[in-house]
Amino acid sequence: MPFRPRYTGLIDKYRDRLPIHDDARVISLGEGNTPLIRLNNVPRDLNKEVDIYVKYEGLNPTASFKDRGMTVAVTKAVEADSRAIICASTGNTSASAAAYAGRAGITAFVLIPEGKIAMGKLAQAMMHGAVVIQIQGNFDAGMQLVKEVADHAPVTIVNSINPYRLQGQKTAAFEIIEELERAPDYHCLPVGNAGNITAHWIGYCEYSSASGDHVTDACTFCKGHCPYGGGAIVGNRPKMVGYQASGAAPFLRGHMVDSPETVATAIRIGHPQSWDYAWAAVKESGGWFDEFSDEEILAAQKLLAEREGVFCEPASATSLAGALRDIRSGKIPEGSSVVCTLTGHGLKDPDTAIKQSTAPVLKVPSELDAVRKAILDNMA
Ligand code: AN7
Repeated sequence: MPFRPRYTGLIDKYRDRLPIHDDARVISLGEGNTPLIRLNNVPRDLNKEVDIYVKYEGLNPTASFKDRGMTVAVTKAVEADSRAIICASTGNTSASAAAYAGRAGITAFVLIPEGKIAMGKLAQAMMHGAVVIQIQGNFDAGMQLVKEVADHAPVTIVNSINPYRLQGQKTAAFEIIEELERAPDYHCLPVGNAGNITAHWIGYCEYSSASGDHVTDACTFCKGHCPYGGGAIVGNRPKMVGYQASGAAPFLRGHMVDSPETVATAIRIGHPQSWDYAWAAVKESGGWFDEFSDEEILAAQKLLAEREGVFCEPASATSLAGALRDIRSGKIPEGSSVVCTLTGHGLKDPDTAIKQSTAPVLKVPSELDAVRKAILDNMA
């Protein structure tokens, strides 16, 4: 069998479609190339003829989709001789920024809401050597502070208002198209700061545009002239569907929300930075937004873990909760193909997982009889 080249990350793979110079020092941890898993049991349980795939972004190097954007943002920061990066974060951006800064040999400053980020994410930021700044405020307050302080200190912002982040994140759409040999009919995502739904729409649009002309307002990052050339032509683009937690659902309210609350701390965001872009993605694609209670989100997380063997964090499960509701109601019709992005790994937030689990943990004496009885009593 011929050797295939080693996979060395998404910048090397998609260099012709990314704003990276040939001689750039690429800061990569081998991100991207994540599995697209076709669900078996969940559609059967639904009794609906639909193809549901989950794009398991939790298998990126720091266990979330943020690495796609961070490899590009940090590569560009290093190219610009920046010695420090900064972000506000609900957790995953801080973990990713910390890791890529460590790899690059620069400093990461991360602003996180005190007491409101999952333990795994805090552990990552600390282990990778970031300067962790806990604020007595939420993500939105942190984001505001980051924007202000960047005018007064030599730091590069690596939140998704940095356009290189979205350039990296658009590659998830490329991978999906290459694997399915077309775009799905529906692409479902959890929405917080709204960068990822925007980035996916950019990716799908680039792939469907033969000339490289930008076909939507969502592509205005490149101001109408795509320097990377168009992608192969695919015949379709998906409807983009954004799902939010009810306590943090500005896109459903139609305005910013000041005190967002949800168990899905990753998307505890009330003032999304990519507001206009996300609206453009949803409207141009013919998609929609919807919202889910914390209970519904956690139920979807558990269903996916139990029935399909895929463990994602609560925020990520919002995409599946949404797809299931919309498939059941017929809003997503039978015969459709649906991709749900699972943005982060379940191990990010073990506390929430253990708290909500109803799985029996049996305590028995360390004896053969007791263990055998436990098995026989619990056979399905
Ligand atoms: C698991 O880490 O905003 O709509 O600061 O971690 O692109 O913001 C995280 C966002 C979904 C929402 N799922 O994506 C941060 C941060 C997970 C996330 C989102 C986030 P966007």
